[in-house]
Amino acid sequence: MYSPVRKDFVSLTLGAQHSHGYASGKQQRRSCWRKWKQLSRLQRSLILFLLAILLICGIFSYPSLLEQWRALSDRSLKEGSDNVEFQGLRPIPPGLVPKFIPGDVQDDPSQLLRPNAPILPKPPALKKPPSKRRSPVLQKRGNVSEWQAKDREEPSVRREEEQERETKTIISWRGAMIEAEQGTEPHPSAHRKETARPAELQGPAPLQPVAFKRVERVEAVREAFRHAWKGYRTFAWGHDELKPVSKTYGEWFGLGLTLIDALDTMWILDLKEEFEEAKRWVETELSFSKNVDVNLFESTIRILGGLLSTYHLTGDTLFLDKAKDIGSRLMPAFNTPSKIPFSDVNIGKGTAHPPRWTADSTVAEVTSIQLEFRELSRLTQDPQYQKAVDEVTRRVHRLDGKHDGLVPMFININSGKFTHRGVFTLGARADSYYEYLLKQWLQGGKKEAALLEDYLQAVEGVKRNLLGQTSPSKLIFVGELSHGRLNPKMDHLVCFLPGTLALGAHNGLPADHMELAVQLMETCHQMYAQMETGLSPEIVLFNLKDPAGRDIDVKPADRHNLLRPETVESLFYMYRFTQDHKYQDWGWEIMQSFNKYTRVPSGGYTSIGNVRDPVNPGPKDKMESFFLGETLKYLFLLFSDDPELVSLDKFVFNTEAHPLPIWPSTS
Ligand code: DMJ
Repeated sequence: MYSPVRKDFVSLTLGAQHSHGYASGKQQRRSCWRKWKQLSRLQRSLILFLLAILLICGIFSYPSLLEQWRALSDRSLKEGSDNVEFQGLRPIPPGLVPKFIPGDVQDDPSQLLRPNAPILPKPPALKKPPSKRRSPVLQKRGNVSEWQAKDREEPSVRREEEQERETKTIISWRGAMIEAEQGTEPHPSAHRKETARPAELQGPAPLQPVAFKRVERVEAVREAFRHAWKGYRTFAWGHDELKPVSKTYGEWFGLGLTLIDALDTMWILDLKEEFEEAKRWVETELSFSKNVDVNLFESTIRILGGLLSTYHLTGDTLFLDKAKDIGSRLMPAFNTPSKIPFSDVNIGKGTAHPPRWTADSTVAEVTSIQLEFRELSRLTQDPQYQKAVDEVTRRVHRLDGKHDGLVPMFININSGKFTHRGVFTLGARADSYYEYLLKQWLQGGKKEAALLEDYLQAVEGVKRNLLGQTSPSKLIFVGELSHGRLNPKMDHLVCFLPGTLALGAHNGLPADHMELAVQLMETCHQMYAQMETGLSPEIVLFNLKDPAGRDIDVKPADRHNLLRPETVESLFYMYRFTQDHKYQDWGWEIMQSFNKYTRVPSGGYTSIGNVRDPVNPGPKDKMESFFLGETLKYLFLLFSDDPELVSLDKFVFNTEAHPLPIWPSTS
């Protein structure tokens, strides 16, 4: 007997001559099989083992390879616009707006000095890009079909009057006369009158198509709120934020941030049961006597602002008492050499400090707490709060380092001076500085001239230095000025600006503010409409170069959407002042996209990681408190069509959408 020959190597022979025809192929397969059988068990196991390893590697590396291939093709698509910043390109055709890079011989310097320089011409109407939206994968184990079913298709037919409306837009501002207006002190409970609600919401009267649409939309917002609240109530009750995918919560300050931020929204949406339950929590559970560091700005706009506005809407002193408590606990922040406040306060210990890595505070943060502290002083008749924040305003008003009314992003709490000079943005770290100049002026009855002066100068500064226009569709945008060069980059945060400009124009500021508002509103709308999910990314880059390309590009790192409110906020103002229904329709499209791509079946809505990927938008498992405090509130007010529901002639909204009263002239 011969023992079988053992071979401790693998030999494969591929004969080219056998590679043709069915018969030879069959023979080859047989001989391969014979050879395989001749191999030792060790050899066979080794080969199978190697094949298994290869298979596993293939499976694991496939998604990242796919991602790299996508990134490569994306990169080649956007090559042009990425280089824009470095090539000193002229973003706007000559003669349309003042140039923004000093020293350019093509610039017309007379334009730079002219106040109220003309706004850019209205861009041509954009065609809606073909929808590439598909059903998303939001949760690893999510029930996709549930929210597919909830997705409502946008109305397929647009009314004919829409075009007509475009041409005869009613703009209700009152020219360039700036007058101190008589403020009104509304009775706190007056805003809850049922008569203030649209008639069709009160009874079963037959509905006209427009009214039907309105009811459908406001009810959709209520439903969305309830769904979000269900998630918060079930998985995060009393905590700061809901993590809807993992069905748990996240803590920031440990003060029930979402609950407080949402109080006045529930009141405005007429969600009585939800409101009463939340109120009970405030009454019995909310305590600010806690050894915890809070951010001065965030806790002022969300907690102090939320409590003050809820007090005004309900007349319930519980909320005023809580507002006083948190307001006084935040005061140690102002104990700095410069009177520019620290960024952080320990509300239990009464100590304050800057962030660990710097002695700088953010300019937007120290200049966007004024509406709330001023109101607290008025209500309590205790001047300390207003004194502290007015001092900040006074100092910033006098500071060197501004550029045509535009402010840098940081300010030092020791020297009280701007730092990191040379970069100017209307986005993160500076945004609400501009918003609060106008809104404080309105809050105080249009009497504080320095605020108005700073605001008007800043708007001129925006027009002179920051405006650009895209090459394909001539969209107007607000870029960033970085050491004399315009960077065609815009944060979604900047989309507060159309609303603020419109509010100013409504209150007698120059008419061209409204023209700019209309143009920027279109751009913010396109930041949603041009994305595959219909949702805007956090930051966009505008295409100044390639007329055949897309207007808007997004870097992979900026593709997330945090459920932010700024665009729907501006849509609300634009609709209130123009009555142009296209703004409601744009808001409705956004609402539907939120439902389609961010709604989590078990309750809540989530931030997503990629607005360019409708199949896998990448849920980030976080519902920010401002989704309930701002986004849904503005959507509701946009659709409600009732100018008396939180009238803009009686209230100013703080930067977290909490309405505070415009002071009566006797204040
Ligand atoms: C909110 O907290 C406020 O609107 C703030 O002014 C900016 N950031 C968020 C919303 O995006």
